[in-house]
Amino acid sequence: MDSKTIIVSNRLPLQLNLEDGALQMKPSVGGLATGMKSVHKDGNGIWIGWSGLTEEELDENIAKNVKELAAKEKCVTVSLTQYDVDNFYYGLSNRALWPLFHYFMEYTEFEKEYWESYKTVNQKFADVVLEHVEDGDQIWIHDYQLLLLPEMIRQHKPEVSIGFFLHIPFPSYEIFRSFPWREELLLGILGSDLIGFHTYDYERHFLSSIKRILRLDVNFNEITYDQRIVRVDSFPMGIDYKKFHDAAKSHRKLCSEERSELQQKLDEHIKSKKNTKLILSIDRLDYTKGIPNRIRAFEYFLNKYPEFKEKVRLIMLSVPSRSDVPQYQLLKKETDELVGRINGEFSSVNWTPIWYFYRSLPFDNLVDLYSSADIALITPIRDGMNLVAKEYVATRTKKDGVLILSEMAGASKEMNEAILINPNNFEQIADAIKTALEMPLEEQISRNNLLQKRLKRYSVEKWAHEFMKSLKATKHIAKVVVSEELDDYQKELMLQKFKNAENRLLLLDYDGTLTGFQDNPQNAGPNDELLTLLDKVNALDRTEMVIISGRDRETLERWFKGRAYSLITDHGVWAKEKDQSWKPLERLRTDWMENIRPVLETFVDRTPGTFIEEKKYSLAWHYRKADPELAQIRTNELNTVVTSLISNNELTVLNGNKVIEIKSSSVNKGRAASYILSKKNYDFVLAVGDDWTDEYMFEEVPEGSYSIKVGFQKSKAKYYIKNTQDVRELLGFIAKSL
Ligand code: GDG
Repeated sequence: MDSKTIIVSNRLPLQLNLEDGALQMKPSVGGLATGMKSVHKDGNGIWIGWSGLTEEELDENIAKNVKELAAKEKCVTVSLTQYDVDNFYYGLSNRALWPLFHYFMEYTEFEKEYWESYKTVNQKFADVVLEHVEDGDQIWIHDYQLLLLPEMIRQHKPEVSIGFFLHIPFPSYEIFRSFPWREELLLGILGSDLIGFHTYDYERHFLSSIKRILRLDVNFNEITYDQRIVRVDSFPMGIDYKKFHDAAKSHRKLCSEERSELQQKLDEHIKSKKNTKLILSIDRLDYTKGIPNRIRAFEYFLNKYPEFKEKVRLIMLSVPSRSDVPQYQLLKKETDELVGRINGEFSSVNWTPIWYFYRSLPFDNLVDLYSSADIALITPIRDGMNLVAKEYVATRTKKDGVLILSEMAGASKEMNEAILINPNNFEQIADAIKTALEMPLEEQISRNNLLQKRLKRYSVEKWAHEFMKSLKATKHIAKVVVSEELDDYQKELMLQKFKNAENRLLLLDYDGTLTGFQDNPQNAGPNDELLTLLDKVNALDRTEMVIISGRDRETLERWFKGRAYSLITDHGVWAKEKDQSWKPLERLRTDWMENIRPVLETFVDRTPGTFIEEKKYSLAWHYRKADPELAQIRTNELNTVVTSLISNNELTVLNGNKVIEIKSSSVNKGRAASYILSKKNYDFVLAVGDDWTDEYMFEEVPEGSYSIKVGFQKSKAKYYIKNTQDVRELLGFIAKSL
């Protein structure tokens, strides 16, 4: 069967009504539902989500009925209890994540019970997805209620493509870090192959948290994690431009009796007060939308420019939302009072400055409001995108009208032709209102022209299409950039070749290959388990085991004292072959160190968490514990400074795993490997290493060798293996194979 796309969101795009035990259902017409239509209707795609009715509200018959009606719309329901809704939805989602991600720290409630419920409900969603998903399918998960879902699915279905899109802002690391279960949340999202945000700023904040909290490697917009590449990108969501534009056009053509009651009222108003302009705002009644600020700024405007009294009216549509959460109840009270106070203070016999509606209106009324307003005043304190701003512009069929938009809305990034304001600056908002009221028609038209062009081109359908295209492409990148996995089959083949060979050579890097990384490199010596393993490998017949490391001779000598291992140290300066004494492979000068050391010291001083490791023939600057972004800046700087200081290519700067090492150019593990290889005719060669310095070794080993990179990263090695644990396991097999 063909692969399919599964969309998952908290709510299904269905409106269900249960009246006197009778169930009514109709598809909802929101922006997301429209955008996803092409994705959803294609082939045998399905949409998984909650119906909006709890288990307690549904008896067995109605529940069955809901399932059947949903199935007709290619929807599958996730069943939630009242407890789930109270704790997962009203609790963690709307009292912790929503305020936190919108920078309302003081509104957050980090209750353990909410968090437990969030996990349980995400698992309920995962169970339903797992019932329906097959290998080769794509899954597109939406929004902050389901941050743990990608990983929950990945655990059971590692091969499916998972995309995640966040509709709200991703906050800066300084905010995000305060969430008590921040690691789990990030790891949950990282189950995805593609993570989408509305703007580059949210993307950058997310990557910053990934680097700082999980300490993962990020390469531009790609995260290497769990042997996968996770791509992060921004996809600014658009609207169904045609729907709004065409509706406005057809409304204009209606004769007065055919017009809606609301439109007739608006027409009447416009006719009777020729010089009065209408300012419109529409939003859910949410503290992120800056409603009180907007009212206060309007009051400020009326005081600052009293000549506009009776000449302008603010129409505010506030749609009821989350009224179970106390902050929303308080906001309702505050808004009611502010509107009352200002209307009381400024109204005259002929004029009330604010018309305030607290309700939701049908689509046609929305279009009436949009197309009758001279100005849209959209002032959120924080907003992921804000579609209202885009919808207003789309309805301006004559291209007149002015959009005043908060720079805190994601939409502001693409809507430069709007008048952009800071929602906390009343002075600026008052001036913007004045500018908008007085803006010449030609200027309005030229601004809207550009805005409309963009909205038309990057519609919500295009947005969905771009996301899906990118999701399909991510599967591809994950495969092409890295080596092949040394899986069980390859391992078996390798062991066969090993057994059949006459002369075998094993070149083993030490740090990051035989042992994991330690914060202090001095503590990374071998434990008994590793020594026992190496002893066994070293004792194998016609097998040469060489530990080839960047460490200095003294350290390896101390660690492997009394053991007849072949050792190569300092990246290839010194060699000690089995049962022989040390000899230099390269003659080196070290006088350059005197000049470079003070330079490195200035980097240590300016970069907390870093330190210098002095080796006999090289200097290493370790930055594993430093702030990753600062470290990135400093490594670039250090590369430039050092390269400008050294002459005749005498020194090489090696970018290792969270370390920069400066050493003489004539030494590297590749040359050392060649030296060993030249001594005998080996018919089995295995080279294992984890960082850049090992790449020289991978380059030198002959065709047909087993070169293995530890970790899922770009490499010249033929194979990759997950971690040091797997390296040890592989050596264990080798030790037992003869
Ligand atoms: C979240 C993010 C992001 C409003 N009132 C009525 C009505 N609406 C429709 C509008 C618009 C939608 O609701 C509101 O969308 P927004 O984008 O403005 O805001 P949120 O609801 O907070 O949405 C936001 C969005 O997700 C998408 O990713 O932009 O930042 O917070 O489409 O037209 N529709 C009808 N009657 C109303 O009274 N029919």
